[in-house]
Amino acid sequence: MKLGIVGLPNVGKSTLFNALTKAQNAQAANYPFCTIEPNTACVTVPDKRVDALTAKVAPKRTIYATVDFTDIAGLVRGASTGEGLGNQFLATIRECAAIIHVVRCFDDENISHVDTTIDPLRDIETIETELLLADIQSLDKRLEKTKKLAKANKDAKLLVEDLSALIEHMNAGKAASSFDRSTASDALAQIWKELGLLTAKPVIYCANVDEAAMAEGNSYADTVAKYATAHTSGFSRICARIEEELQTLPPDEQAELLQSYGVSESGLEKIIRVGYHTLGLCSFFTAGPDEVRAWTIHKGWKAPQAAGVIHSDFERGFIRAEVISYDDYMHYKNEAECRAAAVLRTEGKDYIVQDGDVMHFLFNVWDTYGFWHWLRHHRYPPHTPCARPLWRQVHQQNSFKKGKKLSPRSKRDLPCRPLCSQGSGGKSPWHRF
Ligand SMILES: Nc1nc2c(ncn2[C@@H]2O[C@H](COP(=O)(O)OP(=O)(O)OP(=O)(O)O)[C@@H](O)[C@H]2O)c(=O)[nH]1
Ligand SMILES: [Mg+2]
Repeated sequence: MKLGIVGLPNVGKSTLFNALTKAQNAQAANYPFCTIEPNTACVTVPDKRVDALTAKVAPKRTIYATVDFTDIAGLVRGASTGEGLGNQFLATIRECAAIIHVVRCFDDENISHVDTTIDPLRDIETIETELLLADIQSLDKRLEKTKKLAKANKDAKLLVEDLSALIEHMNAGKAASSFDRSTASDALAQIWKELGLLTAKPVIYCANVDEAAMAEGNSYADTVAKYATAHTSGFSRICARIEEELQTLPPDEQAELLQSYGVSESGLEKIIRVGYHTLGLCSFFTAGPDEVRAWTIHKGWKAPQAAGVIHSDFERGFIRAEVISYDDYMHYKNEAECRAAAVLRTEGKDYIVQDGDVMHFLFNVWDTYGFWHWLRHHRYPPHTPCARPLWRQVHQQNSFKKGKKLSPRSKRDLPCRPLCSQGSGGKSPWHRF
């Protein structure tokens, strides 16, 4: 998951980025346009359930889910026409899954505001207008390109109509996310993701408040919260400055300091929780002696789709999944006890994976793909004692007797060795050479 941080200059984007990524790699200072080049960092998703699973299973390694954060330069009114630093850097945000929109919700005379006064709704509107204009600019470019193709291509002709309708919709001040795509052509659906429209992305409004308002909030943050609810977007209240300070402390002191402000969750935990909720994501786990690992999927995904996140073979050859809910997994001593207590369920292709499921997938790629692959390359079905066609075996044996080296083509048969050995009494046919 990739999240991009946007907002006006000097509202605390880089401070928040540093706090979230536990690094001081983004310069944060009290002047607008402090950030010029985008900063990117990858963060592991803190998950107490993964910690508990690790403590119980004691695996060789633990792998947490990760989130990428990108911090860019501040946007100002007129950025689409080159004001401030322009809007070129928004290209970095196009590949993000969601946008974190930082809104200044603190009074501090020492920290300048580009519009001098503090007004969260005005600030939100400024940024959203700029995002809309940036989208229209990129759509205009795409439309021009598509128009050239439309003379010879029917799909392109349909796409020109769709893009024009979309631009018209956005010129009326509406976000791309509210565009009705049900009547649009397949061509638009195909390029939708590639367009990377900023106003089509889910938004998490992040009210940057001062220390005093961390627990209870303030009137600015309440306005932002209301706006977020009205736009079915995520909302999170954070004090970027305190969060940044927290990172300089050891973990136990961090928790103490947070508690002294009346807060139980760190900024990172909050943003990730809201991010998962806004994007409709959840986690399932795999646990074994080698590895405990958290996997991120969309809520409502079925078992084969979830298996596909681990490896496409798991999805292709999915047979069934063995599932234990996280609570049951922690309650019983081991998997054998879970099985005895009938809390280890065997689920099929239609099972909808639940948040916190501990899963084990059974799959067989041989069934769906391997057989045809085998026939095509070896001309013999799988249970033939020897994997290679007879003529090739004879040819290779003769060559060997004559003292010739194995040709590269013969060596290409190597991948079939494990299967050959099944049919040849545990020994691969190569033992004859
Ligand atoms: N009082 C107070 N100051 C803050 C808070 N968050 C950030 N600041 C200060 O605001 C100033 C600007 O912060 P930055 O993080 O550099 O802001 P930015 O949004 O990245 O700014 P640009 O990179 O210029 O777009 C810094 O001096 C911060 O210390 C806060 O919660 N309270
Ligand atoms: Mg910055």
